[in-house]
Amino acid sequence: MSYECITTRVEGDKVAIITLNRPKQLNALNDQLMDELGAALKRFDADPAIGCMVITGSEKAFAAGADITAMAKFSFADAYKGDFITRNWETIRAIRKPVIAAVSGFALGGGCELAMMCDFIIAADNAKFGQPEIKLGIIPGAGGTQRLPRAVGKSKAMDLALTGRMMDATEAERAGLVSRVVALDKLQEEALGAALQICAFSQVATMAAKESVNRAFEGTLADGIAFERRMFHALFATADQKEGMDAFVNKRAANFTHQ
Ligand code: CO8
Repeated sequence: MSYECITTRVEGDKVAIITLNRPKQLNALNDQLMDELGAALKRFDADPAIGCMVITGSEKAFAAGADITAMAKFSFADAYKGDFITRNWETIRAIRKPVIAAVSGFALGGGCELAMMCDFIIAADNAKFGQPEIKLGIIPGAGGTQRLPRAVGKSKAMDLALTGRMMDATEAERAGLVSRVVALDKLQEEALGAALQICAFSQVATMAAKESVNRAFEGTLADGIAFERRMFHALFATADQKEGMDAFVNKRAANFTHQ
């Protein structure tokens, strides 16, 4: 499959790496890029050999936001009738296998929102996050006002959304937006290492863990706890649970078959 705005490759026969590739526009997101990203994610999600996906950008930019040139002349009717953003911009939410964002450089506006749609974010020490839409006379449109406060709390989310300032990697890690910060030249290695680690576990269990953690963001605590308990019980029906616990009891390495 050939793409123009992204590149894809598979590492170790099991990790799909998707690289945003509009370098001249600092990977600004347009419909074509998001359509290609959605298609690639769906393809890898359906591929039984793939256990985890990584979305990354360039050293200078993960993505500097939605393409302002493309949006500049939009009317309300254009945005509404064309279903801008909902169209195919949140496909990533429907992906069931784990997706890691490996972020270096700018992750602004839609770029920050795209990173937040991933399951967790590993950042290079030059990463900068922000929701600068306010400077353009708009507000975030793909979850920035919803996922950011859940990730970093109301005060910092308000600060970022109202002032448009950027937050560096250290601040983002302290605030809980990113899970790890590494040196820029170690970013890809770190993300691949995490992805390979995930692939070594039971795929049924990693998918169930992802679905359960996401419940914490999208429902009430009581619903999330009930969902987690049902998932936890259900995993006792898998061969991987028998294998994982037998391996522990018999002091050997587990060999998961993803069944
Ligand atoms: N859209 C289009 N082009 C862009 C964008 C963008 N978001 N960001 C940068 N570019 C282009 C610049 O126009 C420039 O092009 P050219 O070389 O032809 O002049 C090139 O990329 C390089 O940019 P700069 O020269 O500005 O590079 P600097 O290093 O000086 O600055 C910045 C980098 C700080 C990132 C700066 O480019 C900037 O502020 N960019 C805009 C950031 C922004 O406002 N982002 C929010 C956009 S709105 C949005 O994302 C709404 C989200 C909607 C939902 C999306 C769903 C996923």
